[in-house]
Amino acid sequence: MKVKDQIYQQPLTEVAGFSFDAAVAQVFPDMIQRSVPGYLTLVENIGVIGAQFYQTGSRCYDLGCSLGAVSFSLRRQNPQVPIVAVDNSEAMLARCDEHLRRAGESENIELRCADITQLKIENASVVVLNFTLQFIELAQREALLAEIYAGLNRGGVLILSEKIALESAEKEQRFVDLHHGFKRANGYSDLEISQKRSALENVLIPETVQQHQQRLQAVGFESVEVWFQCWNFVSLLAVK
Ligand code: GEK
Repeated sequence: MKVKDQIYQQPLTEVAGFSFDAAVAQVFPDMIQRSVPGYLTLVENIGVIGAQFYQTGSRCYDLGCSLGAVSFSLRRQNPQVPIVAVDNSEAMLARCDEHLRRAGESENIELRCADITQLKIENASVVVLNFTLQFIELAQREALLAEIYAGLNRGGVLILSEKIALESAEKEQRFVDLHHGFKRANGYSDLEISQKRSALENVLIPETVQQHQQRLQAVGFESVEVWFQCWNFVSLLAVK
């Protein structure tokens, strides 16, 4: 059963920086579904993309896997596909492991507690960064994408989903307001929305779609397309 996210419901004297700790891991499915517009559609279709791009004998990588939603989706469309699922939060990975075991899906899914900026990617045909790059320091993003590009086989795909910044203050405000409207419609109060926003400041660093596209092209991806967008939430398909 999904546990309701009430982490920012009470007024806090000081809002600490957001971290993927045990309290967040416990409410994560509820938190992400009520916070990210289109999350379930995205996750479901990442499985569809994965099934089309998977190359026999290669691996899929779910980077910043949290509780494994993307890994489950890749498996639903392509049972038994080998997956390396990586997260640096022990609390998130422990729950991911529990979910996989309960679903009888742990075979051929290697869970690694590691920093994805230190990872070697090898023999991959599908790599997914579903709302993870935004938590990586700006200075480390290009090297991570270059490592992913190097580890992908020709014809392989990177799916990159991100909360984005807009290129003008006016557009930014419009999309932020729409996103907050989405959160209110999902039962979050104005206090919860503003405390979560403070917690994420300097932790989640969004960039514009153009910045993502340019960086993906700079590391070598030939084809980079937006395949999903709902306001300031975007997913890109980058093919090697
Ligand atoms: C989903 N993909 O449900 N190394 C490894 N993991 C990291 C790092 C890092 N350097 N930095 C952050 N993480 C998931 C959702 S959540 C997105 C991804 C969100 C992990 C972090 O511990 C967390 O589990 C995940 O990236 C980001 O489709 O909460 O907005």
